[in-house]
Amino acid sequence: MLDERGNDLLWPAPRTFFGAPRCEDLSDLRAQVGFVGVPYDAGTLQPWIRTGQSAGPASLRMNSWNTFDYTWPPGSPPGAGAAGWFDIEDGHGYLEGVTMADVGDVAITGGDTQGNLGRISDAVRRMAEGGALVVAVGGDHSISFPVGRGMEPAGPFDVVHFDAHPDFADEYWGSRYTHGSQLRRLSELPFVSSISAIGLRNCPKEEHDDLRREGVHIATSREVLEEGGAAVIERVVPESDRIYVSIDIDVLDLPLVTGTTLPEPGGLPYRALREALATVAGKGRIVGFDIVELNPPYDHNAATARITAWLVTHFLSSIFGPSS
Ligand SMILES: [Mn+2]
Repeated sequence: MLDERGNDLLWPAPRTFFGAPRCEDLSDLRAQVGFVGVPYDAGTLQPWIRTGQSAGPASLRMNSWNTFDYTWPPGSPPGAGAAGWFDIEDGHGYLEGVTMADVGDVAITGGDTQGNLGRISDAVRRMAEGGALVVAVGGDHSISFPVGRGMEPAGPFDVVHFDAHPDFADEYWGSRYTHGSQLRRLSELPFVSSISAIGLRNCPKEEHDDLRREGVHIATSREVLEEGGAAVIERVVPESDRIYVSIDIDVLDLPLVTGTTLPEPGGLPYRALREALATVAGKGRIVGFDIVELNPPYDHNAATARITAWLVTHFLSSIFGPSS
């Protein structure tokens, strides 16, 4: 609703991702981009590792202002898609007219691991069936397996996994659905082709050996830093028809992401990750991505939420390319 001077009179509450319109029923989803929150942190290797990632979707919604905003500047006709944003660094507008929707959060119920993973896959499958580019906001990294499983209608696809850690353990103390094993589970899906693991720096030898044995393409954080984000992706990630991307924000350097679950020093600068993601977008069609391990209880100044908002903005902009 607009006021008499043509400005917004009211904003919907609570905030959606980037102010995108809500979609209440997945069968109505017609947008090019579908955001879904996955407020799940029961895959965390607690009590070893701290939880809190289930608050990630709410925090990203609240902090997705002043990067790209779906309705800013105001005045575009309803249904015309995003207003877009201007990148002063290259002089182009991005995301103008791209239609997006926030479908809400997957209904997570405490204690129901297989039920929760099933609901995550079902929601994502319905989004992918409609042809939307799925953006899943975690949540701990274990969600990438049920999200990737639900992406089957968009497959077969290759997976590019950004993470300081391999997350390739077969199991931890008998548990196979943790945030340290989802890349292994993804690798077992029949419609997943190649896997690339980018940004490794805290990786047990056994997992390194398993990655090599399974033919995973790998690049360490040091290789990204020494070669640059674009060059390392050009060298390591194969050309592809369809790509699914998983972004654990702990691939960034520790001071940038103090509000993540297991921050690690010596990681990627923001621009190196942005450049790497842009290069991945040039390797093949991106069918969907997840962004995980935003941990709001430790994100005291919301800086990690903000960097997450920029990553989503920049990656979507690379995927759709300049609009003006
Ligand atoms: Mn991870």
